[in-house]
Amino acid sequence: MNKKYLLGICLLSFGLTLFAEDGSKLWLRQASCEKASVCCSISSPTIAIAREELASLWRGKAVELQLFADEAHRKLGKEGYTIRTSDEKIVLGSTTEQGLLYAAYHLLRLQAEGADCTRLDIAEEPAFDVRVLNHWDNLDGTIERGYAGKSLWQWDELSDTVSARYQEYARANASVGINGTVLNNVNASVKILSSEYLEKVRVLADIFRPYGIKVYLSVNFASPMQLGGLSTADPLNEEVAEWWKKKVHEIYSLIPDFGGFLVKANSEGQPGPCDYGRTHAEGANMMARALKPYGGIVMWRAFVYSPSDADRAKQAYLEFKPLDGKFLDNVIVQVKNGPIDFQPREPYSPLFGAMPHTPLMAEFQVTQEYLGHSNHLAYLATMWKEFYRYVSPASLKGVAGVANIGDDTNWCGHDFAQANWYAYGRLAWNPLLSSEEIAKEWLAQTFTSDPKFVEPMTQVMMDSREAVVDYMMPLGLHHIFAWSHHYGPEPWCEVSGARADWLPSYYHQADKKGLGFDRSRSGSDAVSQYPDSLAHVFNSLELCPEEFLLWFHHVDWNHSLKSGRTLWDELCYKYQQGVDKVREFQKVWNQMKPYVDEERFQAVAKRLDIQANDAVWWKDACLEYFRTYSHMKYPEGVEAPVFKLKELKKVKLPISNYECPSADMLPRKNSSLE
Ligand code: BDP
Repeated sequence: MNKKYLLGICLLSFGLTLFAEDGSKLWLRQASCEKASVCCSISSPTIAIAREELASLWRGKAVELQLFADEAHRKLGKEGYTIRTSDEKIVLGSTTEQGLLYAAYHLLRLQAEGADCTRLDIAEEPAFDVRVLNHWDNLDGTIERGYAGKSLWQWDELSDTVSARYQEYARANASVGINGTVLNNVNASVKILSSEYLEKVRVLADIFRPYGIKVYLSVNFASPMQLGGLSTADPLNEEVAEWWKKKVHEIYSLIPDFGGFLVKANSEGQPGPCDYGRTHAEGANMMARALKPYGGIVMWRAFVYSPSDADRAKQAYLEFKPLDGKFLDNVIVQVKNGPIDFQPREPYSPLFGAMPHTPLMAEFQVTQEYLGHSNHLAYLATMWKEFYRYVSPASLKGVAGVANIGDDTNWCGHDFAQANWYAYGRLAWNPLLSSEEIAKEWLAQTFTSDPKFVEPMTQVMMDSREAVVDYMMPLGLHHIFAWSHHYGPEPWCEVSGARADWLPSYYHQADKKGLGFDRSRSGSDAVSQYPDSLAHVFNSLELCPEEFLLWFHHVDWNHSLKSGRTLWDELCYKYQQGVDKVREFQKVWNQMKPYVDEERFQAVAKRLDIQANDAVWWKDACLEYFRTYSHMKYPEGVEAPVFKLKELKKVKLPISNYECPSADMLPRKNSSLE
């Protein structure tokens, strides 16, 4: 063992974090030299994990793990648990072994945060039964919208070679309460259902099982044709239904606790029941019937839109609301948080609340497709909490998060992107937690619990998503991203032959008069898809929250906002504010040097530098472009543009849908773009 490594272990065990780290341990960095006393009369793979975690990491009094069958524990459900301290020991209780494992991770989290563990009386249960991560991983190792390297799943090596990371992945998920994983991209290859791949999937399921993580697969609706050789995939065709039944039987013979299917159908070119004149309900129910005998579920996505006359923001509602009550009870309709597509800010999707007779789950995007990929620091808990201001958790059956995990050493590309994986899990368990407490927990475990670090960095995290909104798309602007890769600004983007609703001008509607998409009653009337009280607010130019102003209204450049400024001036101030905030984050981070290991300090500093430059790029691109319509001047306090619009229009990043651009590809100050 080399000296540096030894020193690191010693410092870590004293709770110091000055030793360079690579982020691979995520928030699970505790080390202990003592063996804690852990007592449990049960033995099973799950209990063995709980015991081992506690025995090697817990530094307090003796811990006992007990299965209980009393009413109080039964009320907490299959995954709930209690943690209670008496004079001589701490008792972890649950009706299941899985609950005990969650309790063990809870206790260790308290210790890592430096909490007082002397008098614990905790009872916990998850808010949702289904708490899954959706991996948009392709079988060739690429990850659609993945910015942290290649897929974790080494399909070519499986089943013979098993990476140590599979278990680390399961452990990290279990530590925050995630209980399911969809292994492959929603744009699914039929190959995943081949016997060869199912055997590989079995190996992963076996590793994840003791951690309480069920495996699910994204399936291609046309599998009976492409894989099974049938001439149709019509869900009402008996042979098709039979094919799915047999396939499902094969899956369960390998993976008895298989979770079920995730389906993207009739969306962005994927096949689906509508190809045969059938409804989404008919398609989903056919699969649900096959899964039902085994306890499996179908997660059927409502992300549908087609090049029709209807406002894209209205389409999922128009198609799915009439199907309310028509789905079998083991189908959950999976709805993206907003009506369009994971934008930096969207109002909630009006489908929530509109299908009272259908189980629904919310789909969030943890990976930052629209928030600066893994270059920008954007803590997303605040965004997800915003959703819960409008949507009651009690109305949901589950949540899905599009994962931001790849095979990068630190799993997520940006060290702070780990916080989004963590926060997604914590909010999936308990959506009532505040973004702030989650940020604090994560910072304390991932870096240091020193308040001189935790306090200022909590503030940075809390402000970070709003900063991104400000420098990318303030006041309700949306989807003015560069074509396809969605990294930088391209509000002017035109691609010959492209669908109108894939182009920014469809969304921003800039003209001489003003800016924004008129979704009021006199416009596309998307407001009417919301409950009356809210429709009334969104419909009114005066009452509409300004953060959604240009989402719901086409507003005159001279219209006066709450601040007393005109729309144009306010827009300029917002972009400037976004730029200023990122510069502030840089300053705060620079003061954190004494508390952070050199490796992660530099890595974060480098990315903040990119973010600060990108913020200026966004500001200049959007304001200079919109100025060609407003013909107005920059108000005082807003910096003159650094970049020239003519030059910015030439920027084409050489990246695909699964890459994060490197610094040298991006417009920088002092470059020829000025
Ligand atoms: C969009 C992504 C695309 C996904 C699609 C989806 O750009 O890559 O396939 O969502 O959710 O955000 O199906």
